[in-house]
Amino acid sequence: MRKDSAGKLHFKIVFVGASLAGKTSILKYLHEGVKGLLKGGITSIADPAGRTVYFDFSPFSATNSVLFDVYTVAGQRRHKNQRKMILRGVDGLLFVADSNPDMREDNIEAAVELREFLGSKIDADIPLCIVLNKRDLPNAMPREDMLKDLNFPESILAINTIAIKGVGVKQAFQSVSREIILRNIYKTEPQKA
Ligand SMILES: Nc1nc2c(ncn2[C@@H]2O[C@H](COP(=O)(O)OP(=O)(O)OP(=O)(O)O)[C@@H](O)[C@H]2O)c(=O)[nH]1
Ligand SMILES: [Mg+2]
Repeated sequence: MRKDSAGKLHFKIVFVGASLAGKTSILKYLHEGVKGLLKGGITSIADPAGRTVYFDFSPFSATNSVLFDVYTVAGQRRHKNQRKMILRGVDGLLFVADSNPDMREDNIEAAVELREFLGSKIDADIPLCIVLNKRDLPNAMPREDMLKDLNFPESILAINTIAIKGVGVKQAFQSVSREIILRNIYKTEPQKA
C-alpha cells in the first residue's frame, strides 16, 4: 500500500502463475470488458508472440480515493528476477492455473516459486484467490486434482474461469480487492472461503 502525492491510497494486486496460464488475457478482459471499474490505460511489455516479458500494468479505481495498481508477471522460467521485483510490496494475489493437463508441472512449479518468494505471508498477510482458468478445454483437469497439486491452504477461495470469454473473471478480481479493503481499511480478520 502506498499514498500518492494527491493523498490517494494505492493497493498493489499481482496476477501470478505459469506462462500461458492466461494472466494477461484476464487483465485485458477486466480492462476492456468489465463496466463500472474506472481506470486508466493498460501497459503491456510483451514479445511478438504476445508473451509477457516484463509485466502488464493497469490502474483501476475502487473509489475516488482508493486505487488498485494491477500487474501481471511474466510467467516464463527465465523471468524469475522480474517476478520477484514485481511482487515487492504486493497487497493481493491472484494465482492463475492452467487447466490443460500438459501444464500440470508448470502450475506446480509456479506455486512452489510463489511460496519461495512470499512464504507464510500468503493468505495470512496477503489475500490470495486461486483462479482455475481455461475451464472450456474439453480435457480440463478435475478441479480437486488441480487444488491438490497447487497445495495452498484449503480455506483459500478457488474460482473457475474462462478468460477468453470473461467467465468468472470479475468475481475473482472482486474477491481479492474486497479482501484488501476489508483488511487494510476496515481492519478485519482474513475471510475464510
Ligand atoms: N481455451 C482457452 N484459452 C485461453 C484462456 N485464457 C487464455 N487463453 C489462451 O492462452 C494463451 C496464453 O494466454 P496469456 O494471457 O498470454 O498467458 P500469460 O499467463 O499472460 O502468459 P505469460 O505472459 O507468458 O506469462 C493465449 O493464446 C490465450 O488466448 C481460456 O480461458 N481458454
Ligand atoms: Mg502475460
